[in-house]
Amino acid sequence: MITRRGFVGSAATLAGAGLVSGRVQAASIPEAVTTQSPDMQPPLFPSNGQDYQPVVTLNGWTLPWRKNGDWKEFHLVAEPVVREIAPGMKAHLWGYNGQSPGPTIEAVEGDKVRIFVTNKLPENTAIHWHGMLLPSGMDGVGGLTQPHIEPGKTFIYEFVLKKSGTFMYHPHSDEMVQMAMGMMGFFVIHPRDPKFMRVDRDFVFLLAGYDIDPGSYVPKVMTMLDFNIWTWNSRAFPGIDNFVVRKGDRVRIRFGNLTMTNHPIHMHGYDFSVTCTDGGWVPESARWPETSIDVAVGQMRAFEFVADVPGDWAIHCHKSHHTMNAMGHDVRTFIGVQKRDLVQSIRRLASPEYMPMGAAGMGEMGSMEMPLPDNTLPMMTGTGPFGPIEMGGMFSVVKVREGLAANDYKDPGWYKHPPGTVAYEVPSNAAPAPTRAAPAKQPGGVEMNVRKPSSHQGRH
Ligand SMILES: [Cu+2]
Repeated sequence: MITRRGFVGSAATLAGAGLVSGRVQAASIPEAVTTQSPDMQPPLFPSNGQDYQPVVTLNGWTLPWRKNGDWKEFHLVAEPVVREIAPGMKAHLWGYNGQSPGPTIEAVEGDKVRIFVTNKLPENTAIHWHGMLLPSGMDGVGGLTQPHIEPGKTFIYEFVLKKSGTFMYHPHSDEMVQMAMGMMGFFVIHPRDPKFMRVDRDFVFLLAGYDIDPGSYVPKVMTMLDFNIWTWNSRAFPGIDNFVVRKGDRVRIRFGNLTMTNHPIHMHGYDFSVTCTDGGWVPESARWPETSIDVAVGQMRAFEFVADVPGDWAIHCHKSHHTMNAMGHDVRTFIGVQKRDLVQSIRRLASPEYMPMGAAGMGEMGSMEMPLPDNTLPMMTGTGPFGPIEMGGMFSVVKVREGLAANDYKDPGWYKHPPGTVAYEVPSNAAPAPTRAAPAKQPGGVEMNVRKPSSHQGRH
């Protein structure tokens, strides 16, 4: 639930405020709107006569603003938050206005924005407006372009939104720790011309990785790559919202990468074009079709497609380790191992409950009931209409349906496939026994030829 004391809709105008000079006006700090919920809030339509299709933030919300003279005023509060990563796991993070990521900020090209930032963290912070064209002193790099914002203090950023597009905000003050703790938010600037790049549905999310030991709550902030929780908007599958889309809609999906590795985001069922980056809109002549788009560290990408084929279409990071939860990287590979004797020995010597895993692959973990520490997500989970989905992390579903109402984002359930359009099993008595071609004779039965470095090449 969003608390919005002091706000009326998204454009509460302060009477007579237009007469006041900038600095005096700014002395009145708007109430900070906060939420504790990880549920997707409906899009926030502008109530001041501006015309744009607002975005929806996966498992998130858009920050309401007030009009003060010709300025739009927003209030961000940097603070410790509790974020449900998925049902069954909560993380103690840092964020903005009650959640991580912070609320999405939406405004229009040409707007004058005044953003109040209050620091309720135990250390300094500052906010950088990633990708925006603004005066150097508003760029938010603590120590370089402004003093750090000390705990308990409020700073003001004021600038004019020079161009529309896809942006984000994040700290530039103890940046490594604060981003590892979940501090980030999306910033969308809609075009002044309501017809330019208009879409029917526009989704936004930020990629973040966390390293949270099973059974604990606080991310380990020194981890660089071996994260065990891979998230979109600080949510992991099956906690990530579906992308609910009406058949025929023009759809845009925007994302930014604040992890420390790249993510090839892949969507099934369609090809799409990248139409926007954090540098701006991509001219039509420079677009090409893709089904995966890699988003490097610190980059943002937005792609578009027309949703003309109904179905349940997977969308996920194509690094398969990033569609797992709570994964340890030092687990041994057992595929092909005959473990019966080994298991009996281990049970006799060490643990009567020892359970071997992975001799036939790891898929069995998708349906296994295993004891887990409190506050820990299974490595792979989620159940679809045909069984366990065996996924985690950066995975969701684009649900394209006929006949939805405009701006209806409710989960429509699983897709009902037309008869005869689902992959099916051949009766076993109809399948011929597999034949195997005779292997080519290897001299001496050797299967591999390994060339070793000769002695004069030196040692490594
Ligand atoms: Cu990834």
